[in-house]
Amino acid sequence: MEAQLPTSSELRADLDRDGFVLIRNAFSGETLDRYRTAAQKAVDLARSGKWPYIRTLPKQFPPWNEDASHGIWGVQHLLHPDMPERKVFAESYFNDTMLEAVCRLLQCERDVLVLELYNMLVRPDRDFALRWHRDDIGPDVPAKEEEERLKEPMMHTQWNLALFDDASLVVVPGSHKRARTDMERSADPFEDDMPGQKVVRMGPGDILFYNNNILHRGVYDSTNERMTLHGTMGIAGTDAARARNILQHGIGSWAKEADFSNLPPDMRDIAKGMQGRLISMGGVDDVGYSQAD
Ligand SMILES: O=C(O)CCC(=O)C(=O)O
Repeated sequence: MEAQLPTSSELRADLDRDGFVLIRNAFSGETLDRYRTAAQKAVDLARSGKWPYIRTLPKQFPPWNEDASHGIWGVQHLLHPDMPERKVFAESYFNDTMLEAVCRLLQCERDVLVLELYNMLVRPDRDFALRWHRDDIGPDVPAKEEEERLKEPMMHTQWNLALFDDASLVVVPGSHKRARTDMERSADPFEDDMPGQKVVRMGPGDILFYNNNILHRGVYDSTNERMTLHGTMGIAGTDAARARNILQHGIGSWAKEADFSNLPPDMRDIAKGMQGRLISMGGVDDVGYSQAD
């Protein structure tokens, strides 16, 4: 394993209290260099219009089109069978450090993990910002329902693994446990000074796990390099809303074809198991979208 990880109770306590937990220097040295090289190749491919799965400017939510000519802010589907760098990306997703951290957070064994999303957030070609949002609870959901939804048990986890310095993510700590305040509800969606907001500052190799229903936004500077691997993993036995959140990103159409045969044997077996559990969740594409731009 690359790094000494906090215990399960430490990780869970921070995530529960703040809505996020930062693991410093989880990856370094040669490993980090390898991830960076693969990331750079994938970004070059995407910016030059040769990779169709991209997050295009200025659109926040999926679906995105394939036209990179107005700029991009993300590269989708790093484990897609057509992605030339997929072996390195698979290693950055299925490695021991990541699996161990996820299992400690979700308090589960590896044999119940489900393969979910793996994308990369990148420097936009021009300055760009996301609105304040929760990933899977839209802005019009009434406070009572919002509160109920936020009480649902944790069946997945989401992370950012920064390959360069990254201060793009802004969160309101603690907002994953309560409905939005009146101020948050009525604020400008691009409010630059939300009460209690915190800019999350990450260094290369740091992993940030966060509750994707924390109130958050992204503020992106086109002059700062950004290559941040953005993944999720779940545990088997998930619900329809989760299926929608994953499959809306188009992974359902290629999940069966993802090929992990070139990974080291232990990693390959874990990857295949996780892929199988995703497929049995229903490889449908037509699950709708959580939110619209
Ligand atoms: O850029 C980030 O780290 C956050 C991205 C985000 O909020 C999203 O994809 O919904």
